[in-house]
Amino acid sequence: MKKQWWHNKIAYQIYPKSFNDTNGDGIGDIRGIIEKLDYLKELGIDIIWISPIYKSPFVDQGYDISDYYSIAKAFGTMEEFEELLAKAKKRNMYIVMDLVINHCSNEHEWFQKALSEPDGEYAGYFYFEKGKNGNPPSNYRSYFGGSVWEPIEGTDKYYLHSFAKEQPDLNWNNPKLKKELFKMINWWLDKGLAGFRIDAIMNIKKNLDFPDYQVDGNDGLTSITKMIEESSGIGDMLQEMKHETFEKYDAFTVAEVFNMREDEVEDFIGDDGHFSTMFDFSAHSLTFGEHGWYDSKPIEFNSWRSAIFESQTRCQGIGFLANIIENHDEPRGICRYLPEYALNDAGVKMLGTTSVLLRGIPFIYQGQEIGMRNCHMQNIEEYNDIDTKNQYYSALKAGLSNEEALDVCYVNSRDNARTPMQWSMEKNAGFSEGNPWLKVNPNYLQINVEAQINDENSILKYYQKLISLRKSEEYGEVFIYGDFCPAYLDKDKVYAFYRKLNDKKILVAANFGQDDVALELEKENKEVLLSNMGRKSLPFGTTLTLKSCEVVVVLYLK
Ligand code: TEU
Ligand code: CA
Repeated sequence: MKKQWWHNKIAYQIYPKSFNDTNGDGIGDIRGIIEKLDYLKELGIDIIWISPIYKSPFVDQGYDISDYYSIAKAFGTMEEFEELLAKAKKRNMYIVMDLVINHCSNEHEWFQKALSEPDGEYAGYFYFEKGKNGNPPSNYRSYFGGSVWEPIEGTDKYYLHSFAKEQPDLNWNNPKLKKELFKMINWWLDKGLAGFRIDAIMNIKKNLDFPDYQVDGNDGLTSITKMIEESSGIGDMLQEMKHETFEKYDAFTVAEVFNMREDEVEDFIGDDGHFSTMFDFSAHSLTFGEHGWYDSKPIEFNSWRSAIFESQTRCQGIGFLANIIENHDEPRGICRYLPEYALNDAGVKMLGTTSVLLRGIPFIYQGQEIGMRNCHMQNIEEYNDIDTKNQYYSALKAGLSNEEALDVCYVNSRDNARTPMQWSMEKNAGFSEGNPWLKVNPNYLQINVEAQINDENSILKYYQKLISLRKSEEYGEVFIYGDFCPAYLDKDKVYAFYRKLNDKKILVAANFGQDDVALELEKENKEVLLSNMGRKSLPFGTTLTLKSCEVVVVLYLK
């Protein structure tokens, strides 16, 4: 594998609306990010991905962009963004923006022009299609529920939206549209951006016949993913984008890729792949229900471990995955992957260790480093997320009671990860002096940065140590380039792997079970590099007994 500048980097995702509000309007802002750069530097972060901050009506929290060239007023100004770029650079940190180019906002000037002239030039930027026999062009369900086709007033046509109806899909078969997008990407890279996180990118390739598929729900529709999965040829589009943009700047790109065929890993993240890296969603995908959140499945340890281990093994020698336990679309990782008995400081540190030391680029989501948890909302009005509302109503429609539907949201809602960052014990967790746009998790009195920063045993301090071990001069290379080799697979509830490079071998072993577990270690001399339970050395002999929720990182000495 070719060496790249971003191979040794640690990334952090900021959800700007909920990160840090400096002017009291209840919404996080760019100034708030600038204020916290030193905090992130201290944590060991190199790359910061900021979820969309472009101008937007915020129907889907900024994933509906109405002007790709301006910053949303609520977040600040272009000058402030440039200041952020400069101040990050001064600290050797890199800023990565969200690139949302499968769709834009219905308020984007292109779409407005298209609507006013449905046979004109701009209609060709979108999918304007005639219906079939009085019905929409096909029977696909959008990701946020309901048909992907929305009638265009005064015409016999419909436009396609894979997500909300306020997010019309852009037509990537139109060379003019592509040129506009490439120009925009380069404009940002010229400013000094290090790269992009690329949103929902698999959706840009469509089957233009829009064939119907068998209905798979009681709404008479079928998931749009079937059409997406059967459309081949996305590779050419992605290569073209890469050559026209990212490649010229040696930019870092991390893609949100669902529905990729397993034999395409090299095409996507190999040396000449479409992207630098892509998120490993294999764990998240295990929870997908057949109809939605109301029939989503809880994580079962063995399938979870196999899913991650298979992803790791599949990419070995080819490229790097971006490893996460959560993001702005998922509930908090500790609430999802840790059983009830492990939802404590030790468990949180254990889960963090097993994720950060995998082979790949670690991405930490804001609040993960202090153990932020899902947030109980009292009623559906307390939620803001468009998809949570949609999932709540479809749960009711499927026959769940109000209470049961709210429970479904508590387990799955995207707002779980979007509640304001908990900085201190002050009002609104120190996030804002005004009225936060989304409820602050009441647990902020126990879980916050201020309380943890001076406590040597805190989750935050542990994350600092974990990241600094991963980046250390002595072991960094093993953690970056070392092979991933599963270990102790026969042990129930043990999540263990080696990282091996040349003569260096490191074991990461965690006990997700409720009882002690004994592992037989190899005979070589060993040293403890990191422990979540203050373990300084290993017992005499070769048996290592791990307590419940214990993780240990062991160096084998040659
Ligand atoms: O997500 C795309 C996606 O396919 C899912 O993660 C989706 O959000 C989920 O199935 C719905 O619960 C991206 C963004 O990460 C997400 O926040 C946006 O809402 C979406 O694209 C549309 O831009
Ligand atoms: Ca603000």
